[in-house]
Amino acid sequence: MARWRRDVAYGARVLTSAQTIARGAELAIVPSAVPLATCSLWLAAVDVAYRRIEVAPCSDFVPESSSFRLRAVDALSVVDVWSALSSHVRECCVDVLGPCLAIDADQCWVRRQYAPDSAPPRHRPHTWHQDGALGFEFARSGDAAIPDDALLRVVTCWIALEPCGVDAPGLELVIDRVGRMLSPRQLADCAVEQRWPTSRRTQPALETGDALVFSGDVLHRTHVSPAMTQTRTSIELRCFRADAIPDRITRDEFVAVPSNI
Ligand SMILES: O=C(O)CCC(=O)C(=O)O
Repeated sequence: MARWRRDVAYGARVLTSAQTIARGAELAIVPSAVPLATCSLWLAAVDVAYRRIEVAPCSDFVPESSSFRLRAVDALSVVDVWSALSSHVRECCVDVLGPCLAIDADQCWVRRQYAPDSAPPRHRPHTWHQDGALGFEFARSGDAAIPDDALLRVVTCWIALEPCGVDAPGLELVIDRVGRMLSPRQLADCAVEQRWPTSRRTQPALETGDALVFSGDVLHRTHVSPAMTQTRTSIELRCFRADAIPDRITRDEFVAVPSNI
């Protein structure tokens, strides 16, 4: 299994223990993308929101993934999170999408993933998926081939608010370019494991404030193992081209953000 630590540089060829990967801005680990002090303020605000939601669940909360939309956190907006990101993260987004960016506020999430022994009863880790499949109605498309243009042009900025990937759940990502949207059958664990063996996947070990930035085609899931003992909290933003919002998600709330803060 390829393991990235903090030696991975944005925009460069990505060096792992096993290989060198060239995916540039489409799949990057950005160390120290958010200052530690900012992460601890965000984590405190997120903890307050989790406590509130336990008492009074709201429509922004999804118990199956212990996640809620960023808008459920008081005094922490999409623009606040975007503005705190290092220029490397913003450059990755611009490299993939161009300078005119909008963030989908309906798809900005706070997520909490647990060690297997401490997960709440309804909680499940995320299985293999591509963020570019957002809003695609797999059930309606049945056995029909997935159209070539079904994959959305989106970049996810996934920010670790706590160390993860070793003692706490992180993400596992396929490092090869996939380029198109996969069907539910192709996303099954056994299908992914057969097509992308462990040498083509990575489980990065991240420190607080590190970010993963990746395009909509990147196949990923929660990485959780029986040996883990800690909980992880993360925040994610989803960026699109402001001048080309895909039809599937036009009803979402978008926030235009400057690319050159
Ligand atoms: O945070 C996680 O464990 C998974 C989140 C994820 O894959 C996603 O939101 O697309």
